[in-house]
Amino acid sequence: MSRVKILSTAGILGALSVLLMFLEFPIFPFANFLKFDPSALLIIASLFLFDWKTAMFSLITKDLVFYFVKSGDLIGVSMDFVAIFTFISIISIFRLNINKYIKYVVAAFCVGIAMVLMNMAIIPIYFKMSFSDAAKYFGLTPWTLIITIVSFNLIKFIANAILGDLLYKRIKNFFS
Ligand code: RBF
Repeated sequence: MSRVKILSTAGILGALSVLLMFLEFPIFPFANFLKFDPSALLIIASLFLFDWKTAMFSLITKDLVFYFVKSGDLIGVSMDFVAIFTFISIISIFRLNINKYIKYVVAAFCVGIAMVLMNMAIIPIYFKMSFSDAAKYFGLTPWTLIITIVSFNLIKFIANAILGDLLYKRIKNFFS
C-alpha cells in the first residue's frame, strides 16, 4: 500500500475513533474522572494493520479532534493520549514470543503503573488538592485510589486490545 493510502486510512481511523470516544462512561462511579471509551480499539487496529508511526498519527488525530469537538479538557485528553501512547509503544517493542493475551495484560498493567505516576503529578493540578486529599474526597484512601487507577487501565486496555485485534483480523485482507 502506498504511503498516501496508509496515511489517509490512519486519519480515517483516527476520525472514526472520535465517534467512539463519545460513548465514554466512568467504570467506577466514585472516580468519575476515569472514563472508559472503546476508541483505543481503532488506534490498536491501526498499529496491527500498519506500524507504530501510523498508529501515532491516528492517535494524534483522535485526541486533537476530540479536544476541539467535545471536551475542551486539555488535561483529560492528554491523559488519554499518554495512556494509549504508552500502550501501543509497549506492544510494539514487546518482542517476546508469548501468548498475545498475556502480552495485552502485561502491557495494560505497565500502563496502569505509568498512569498512577501521571495521576500523582496531574491530580494536584486538576483537582487543586493533594493526591491523598483527592482520594479522601472520592471516599477512598491513597492506596485504594492507586488500585482504582491500575484496575481502570487494565480494563480499558485489555478490552480495547481484544476488540482491536478482532477488528484487525476481520479487515486485514482488505488492506493487503
Ligand atoms: N485515561 C486513561 O486511559 N488512564 C488514566 O489513568 C487516566 N487518568 C486520568 C486522570 C485525570 C485527572 C483525567 C482528567 C483524565 C484521565 N484519563 C485517563 C482520561 C479520561 O479517562 C478521559 O478519557 C478523558 O478525560 C477524555 O474525556
